[in-house]
Amino acid sequence: MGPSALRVAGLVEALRELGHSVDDLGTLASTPTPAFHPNPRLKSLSEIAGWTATIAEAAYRASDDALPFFLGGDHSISAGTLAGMARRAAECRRPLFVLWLDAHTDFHTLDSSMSGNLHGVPLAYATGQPGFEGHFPPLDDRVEPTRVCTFGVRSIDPAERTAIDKAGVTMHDMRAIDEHGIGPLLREFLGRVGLEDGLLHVSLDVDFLDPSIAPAVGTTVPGGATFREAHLVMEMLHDSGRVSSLDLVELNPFLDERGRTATLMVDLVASLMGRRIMDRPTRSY
Ligand code: HAR
Ligand code: MN
Ligand code: MN
Ligand code: MN
Repeated sequence: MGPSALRVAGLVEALRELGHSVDDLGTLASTPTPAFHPNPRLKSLSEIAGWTATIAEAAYRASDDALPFFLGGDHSISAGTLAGMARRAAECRRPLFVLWLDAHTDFHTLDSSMSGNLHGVPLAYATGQPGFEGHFPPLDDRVEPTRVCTFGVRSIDPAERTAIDKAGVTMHDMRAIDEHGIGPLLREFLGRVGLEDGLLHVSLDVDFLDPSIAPAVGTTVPGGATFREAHLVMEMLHDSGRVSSLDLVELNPFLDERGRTATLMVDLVASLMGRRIMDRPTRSY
């Protein structure tokens, strides 16, 4: 239902209004890849393994001559989008950077996941952490973990904390954002992307946002990004000209209030794609 809600909230229209040409490729279809794993908690492993292969191929193809948006569904889709974008970047001989906007790090392996929810593993898979071999599709190219930066973390399991430090992922948790400001932290990361002439994949999980402005997600955590913090991120990303692909994930319209989360997500995409404060006329209700 997430993609439908984003469409109904006017995603395509907002982009066209900004002068972009948009091709809605519709919904992918996938078949499960039979997979077995000794961790009995893992949910829908065969289905997610199948989707990862399907989405990786679709992401690779769609990024040939366009800036693809991937609408979820939950964050498990990013196992595929990151794998496909890593292959694309390797082919272009450009380093791929990843900006992960999320309350969580999604850095569990299949062995360490306690909940068994596979939306908790995509970043570990795509950066080549051990234990996915033989269960998830083999990676053509992995994302270099030191080129990944997460913003907004405020919920992390012990196994993820150990693994993410060891891998060298940069983590700006909410404490760091409160203390230093989201703008300076993002400017520093974008500087690194620019120095290496990188491509940049942005993965936006609804729960990055504070639940008071974005209730439509199953895993809300208090203390998230504010309305202006989120828009500033998008505005700075637009100015950088670096973004090459985008995930919009974890939107659950059943949990929304009169479409406000879907509408906010669309407005954030509009900021990313060039809508400025100066372009916003007064609206009356
Ligand atoms: N770490 C928790 C788990 O593995 C939370 C999973 C992630 N939740 C999300 N993704 N919504 O960001 O179960
Ligand atoms: Mn989820
Ligand atoms: Mn997530
Ligand atoms: Mn999350």
